[in-house]
Amino acid sequence: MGSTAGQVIKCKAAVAWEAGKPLVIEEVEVAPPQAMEVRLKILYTSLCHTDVYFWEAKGQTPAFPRIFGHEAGGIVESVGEGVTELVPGDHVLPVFTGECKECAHCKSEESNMCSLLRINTDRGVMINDGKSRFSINGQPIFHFLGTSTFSEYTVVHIGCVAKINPLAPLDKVCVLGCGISTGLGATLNVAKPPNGSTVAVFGLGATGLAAAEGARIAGASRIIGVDINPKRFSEAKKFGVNEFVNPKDHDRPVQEVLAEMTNGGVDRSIECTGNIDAMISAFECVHDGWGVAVLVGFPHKDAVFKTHPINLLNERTLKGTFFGNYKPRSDLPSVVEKYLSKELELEKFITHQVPFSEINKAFEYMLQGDSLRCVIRMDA
Ligand code: CXF
Ligand code: ZN
Repeated sequence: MGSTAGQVIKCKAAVAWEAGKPLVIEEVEVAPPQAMEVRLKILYTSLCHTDVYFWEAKGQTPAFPRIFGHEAGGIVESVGEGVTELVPGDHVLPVFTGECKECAHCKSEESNMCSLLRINTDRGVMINDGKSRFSINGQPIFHFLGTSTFSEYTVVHIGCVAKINPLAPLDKVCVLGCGISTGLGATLNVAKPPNGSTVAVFGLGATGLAAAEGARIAGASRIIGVDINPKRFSEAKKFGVNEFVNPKDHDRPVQEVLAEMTNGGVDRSIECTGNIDAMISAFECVHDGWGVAVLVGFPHKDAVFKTHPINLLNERTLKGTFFGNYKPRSDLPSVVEKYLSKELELEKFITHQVPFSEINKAFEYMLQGDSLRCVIRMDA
């Protein structure tokens, strides 16, 4: 046991006091981990759109003050009661959705939607005792997604922690905690494009580019990027995207354009925008007989998916996925290995890096649409 185990730790955290206002680096107190929890020293974290979305308080009003952040790499500092599979010093990725290994979902080979630890964007406390582990002068500061990685130390349920190869550089693999694994898994685990096939990717942000990276790894020959922003196209080439379609360049539905380009439809499509019309196009652009469309992007609350049922009767398949169907604890270590074996490239996703003291710049880059991932170094 290290000298800090069982003690309250004082450290720096970026606190969101109010929606949409710059984060403030504060000294916070981080309580020791309770049963089935671990306290982590975060070394690197990266910014995802979901942090920005909830920081802006879009769609709902999250509790403030809050510590955002859910993509990160760190080291176990201490463990709570009953924790046997993690020890101080282990290298880990915290994850915004968990794997309890005991519920019906965790026991099923087909699901990663753990009943106990599935993503909860409203909860700002630990499930163990309904309390926060963060405070400033006795005032509780709320958690976000059970991870709150914009802090030098954080407390996470062990079901939301993937233990990884200690040889993996945390400044790179920290980006595997959310969108990039989601896009990659959508292709490799769900769409499963055969070697030599044609894949369309709708939306060329980090998740869509990770879906394209998956198509490249799977050996797809044609990877068609679909985006209404032509600026995305040059960057997408690095991810194996070799053809582009901008729906704005055409006066007919993009699914018709894609069907014409591909002799009847693409073999697989992956939708990473969350726009309902793009979802429908992504489904209707797949070839009859064998085409599979996978929905990844998060839709508007009032969205309704509308298509003629004959599209399904003609043997097209529509699927959806959450976190690329990866079970966080069981499967993320193997994604890290894919990076270590150079099968998966992560460097090209990391467009920006900032020291923790400049974390607000990461928000600016993302809001301006300049960054795929901005990695934040905690000790600087
Ligand atoms: C997303 C996953 C879909 C719901 C919103 C949050 N995950 C993390 O960014
Ligand atoms: Zn995310």
